[in-house]
Amino acid sequence: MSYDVNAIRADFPILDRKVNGKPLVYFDNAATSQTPRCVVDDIDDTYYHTKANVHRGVHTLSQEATAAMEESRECARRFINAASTDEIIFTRGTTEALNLVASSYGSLLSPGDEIILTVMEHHSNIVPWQLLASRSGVVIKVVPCDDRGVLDLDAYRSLFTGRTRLVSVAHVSNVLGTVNPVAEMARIAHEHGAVICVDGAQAVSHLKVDVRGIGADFYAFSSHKMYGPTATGILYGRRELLEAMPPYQGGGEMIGHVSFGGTTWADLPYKFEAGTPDFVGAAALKEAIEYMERIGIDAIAAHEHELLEYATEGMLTVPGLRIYGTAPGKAAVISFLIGTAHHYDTGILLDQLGIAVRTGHHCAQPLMERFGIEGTVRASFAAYNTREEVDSFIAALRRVAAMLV
Ligand code: C6P
Repeated sequence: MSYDVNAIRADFPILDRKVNGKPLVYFDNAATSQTPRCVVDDIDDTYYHTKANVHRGVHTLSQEATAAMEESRECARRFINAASTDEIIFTRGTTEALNLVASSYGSLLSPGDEIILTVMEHHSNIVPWQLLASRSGVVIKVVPCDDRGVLDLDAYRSLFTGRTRLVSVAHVSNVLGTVNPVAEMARIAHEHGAVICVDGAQAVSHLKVDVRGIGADFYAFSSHKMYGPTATGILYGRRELLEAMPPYQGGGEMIGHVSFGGTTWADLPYKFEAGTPDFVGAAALKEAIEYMERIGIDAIAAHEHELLEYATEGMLTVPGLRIYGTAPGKAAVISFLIGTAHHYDTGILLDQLGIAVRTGHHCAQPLMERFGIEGTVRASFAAYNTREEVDSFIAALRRVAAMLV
């Protein structure tokens, strides 16, 4: 069956709106993707008909809400090929998932233990480790990348010592689009007795993820970047690691028994889910996953790849435009600058023309430093974007170049 982008667009009412009198061209999908009607309907339906707290009530509404959240957990398990739903923890998103690992797994590390990050990490995969380092004296080492945005795997290998305990790396760079060789990095980490945590925030909506195939010990992602609701995400963790880890937060639902003499913890995954979760969002994640699966992750990836190639070719004809991130096989993210134009000014002018892109450091300041820049303009594509939108974008870039360069 051919890819019917117009049918997909019809699922996203927001794509019909105008911005500054122009049809919206939404190219800020790496920041957050839009949400199809089926996901919004699911959220509405919960609020209208089945809202009740989960895991706490014998009454029918609570049972239904609990079942919906647990079905979504099973759907997420299947989606990333985890072995058990005990290994699927609902979080507020990637940031909270990574903080959970840094705080809880990190508490098992000793002063002088080493962790390896890469220069292209999002701040969410840097700062939690820096907080850990300042608390516990672990040492952070950083894998460099080349001018295309490809990680230096020889340097990576050379960073391991007898003290290396953990590697944490983005599956896909939110700035460069580089798809990192996480399976190979996992193999190397395991050879050295270290575990690997993968930040999948930019990967799950663009490629098929198989946590066991990768050999990931932890894998984190956010629902809002994959057509799902906000404030919901997943941390996958290998059971034996999660079992050995202390709780991240304390509160309701994460306990076995509480007494002032000593408290015990709930079984997995609830040990890591303190307090009332966003059960409405958690349940709606299933709708988002099933929506992507109905289109087909491979079909989405192929469509986005075609847009990426088409856009890259067109952009390189715009006077003064330079692209940051040229790794082979990259995902559909294009960071760029035009001549000496400030990224912010370019973003404002594009917005005047109805085109939404992100500007700035993209929460990746060490990477900006690596390339000697303060920020970029970033266009990122999703399942519903079209070649016609790319044409409007290139035409707009020409106008920007004529005005600013
Ligand atoms: N990147 C972007 O515009 P949260 O905010 O928790 O959903 O995701 C954090 C995060 C972690 N890792 C990577 C690789 C990411 O890209 C992001 C979010 C957005 O690039 C917002 S800064």
